[in-house]
Amino acid sequence: MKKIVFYLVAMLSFSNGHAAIGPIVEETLPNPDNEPAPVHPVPSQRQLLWQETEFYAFFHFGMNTFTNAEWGDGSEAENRFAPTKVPNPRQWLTAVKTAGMKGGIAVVKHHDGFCLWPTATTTHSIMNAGNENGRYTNIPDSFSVAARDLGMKYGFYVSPWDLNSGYWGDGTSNYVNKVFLPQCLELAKYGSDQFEMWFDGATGGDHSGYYGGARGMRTISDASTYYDIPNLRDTVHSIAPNCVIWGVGDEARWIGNEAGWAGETNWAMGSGESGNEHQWKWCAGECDAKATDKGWFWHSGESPKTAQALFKIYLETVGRNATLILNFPPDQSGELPQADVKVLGELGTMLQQRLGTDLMADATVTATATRAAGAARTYEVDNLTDNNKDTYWATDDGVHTATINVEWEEVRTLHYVMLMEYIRLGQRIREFSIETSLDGSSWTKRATGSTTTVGYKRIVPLNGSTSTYSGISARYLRVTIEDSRSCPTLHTMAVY
Ligand code: FUL
Repeated sequence: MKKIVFYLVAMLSFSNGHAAIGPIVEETLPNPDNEPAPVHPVPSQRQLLWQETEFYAFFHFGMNTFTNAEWGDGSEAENRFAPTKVPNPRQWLTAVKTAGMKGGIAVVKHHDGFCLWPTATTTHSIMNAGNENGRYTNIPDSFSVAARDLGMKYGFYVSPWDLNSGYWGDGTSNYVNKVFLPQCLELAKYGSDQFEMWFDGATGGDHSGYYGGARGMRTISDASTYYDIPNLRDTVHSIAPNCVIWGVGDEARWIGNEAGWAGETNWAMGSGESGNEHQWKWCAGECDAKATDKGWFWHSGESPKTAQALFKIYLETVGRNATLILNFPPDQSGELPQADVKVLGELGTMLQQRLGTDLMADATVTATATRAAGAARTYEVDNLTDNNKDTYWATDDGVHTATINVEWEEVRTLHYVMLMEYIRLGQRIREFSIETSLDGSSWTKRATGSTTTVGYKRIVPLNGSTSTYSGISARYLRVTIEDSRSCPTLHTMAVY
């Protein structure tokens, strides 16, 4: 039972004119399951679902694919968009699914303003493409249909900055009202089940643009006000309720680099690679990274990174309480090159081999502290391995340190420890340690110095390296929660 004490301020006027504190009312909130109180902030349901997507693809395809550019200036003639085949998002998504990705975001309008769907807002779109394949292109449509067929999540990248539009940055609200918001609305209508809309932060600066023929440089002062973000968020959510508005929308944050890593300490509050424990708003990090060596868009002669390099990125993002959006650019045929498809398959195999078999399954697991059970809930360590993200291990209120012991019947080769907090109740763990032992009496600390936050998911390489794969022989392993903002909660633990 939780007791909440209310101090009522009686607004009685006393002779000196001051209000008095008066009568104290105690209210007892029912808590039959003895659940720990949340530590704020906590994620919304939409943010939780988003974080569970974990690993998904980015597909940069558009006018730049045909002009060998990374940023166009908006003056590109529409007929330069001329794919040699009808673009095939089903092939893109099928390929990334083999790597274990759960979804993808397709760029449907980059900064050059060229739209990959038949929009009513501009003539600068596939409707005026250079060939039939181009005119037949409707990426939001074919991408969302393929994603649903493949059981994957999907969303769109739509650049707020538009170098083609004469309205952008013209000192009026014309761009937002006549172009940008209507475009977002058109896109939202391609599926109420979208999981994320990606709004790039790049705006103006020293990049010269076409701007409807006016040409020159334009800037805006405050993106949030200019793009009417609260209205955008409400409009998209009214159609696609679980669509996280990334970037400008403040529902998920850019991690602060495009190199594919998050901090080992990484809070789902605050900004940048490490977040900040003391910020009041939930805004978990997403890492955007390129899987190829030339750019976000396809360029002749490019090659994908190796599966090992991509695996390292995975460990340093998904393994550090962030999501990973990994870019694979379709080429001028509108398909992913075969070299990319191959490396995606190799990455999938590597992830399966290294993180696919949980050794906790045949271990004995105990804890030095376990929260008292409630009427319909227990907090036993068994909850860590029951494959149910709604059950969790926890300690009693006021108990902020505890050890989880894992013991095998014989010596095993261990590589990684994976932990997941029950973040519905907030991100709580500040520091933990991992030790292994061959005999149960002499212990060696592993991955020292890096074991701070956990969050949604943390994967710790026991050899302390995200670059090399080597095991540790042990019969015993223990994880000690050393410091937590309140009693710790974990819903899953695995050892690979
Ligand atoms: C950046 C853009 O300017 C790049 O072109 C790319 O789209 C990347 C994902 O975001 O801000």
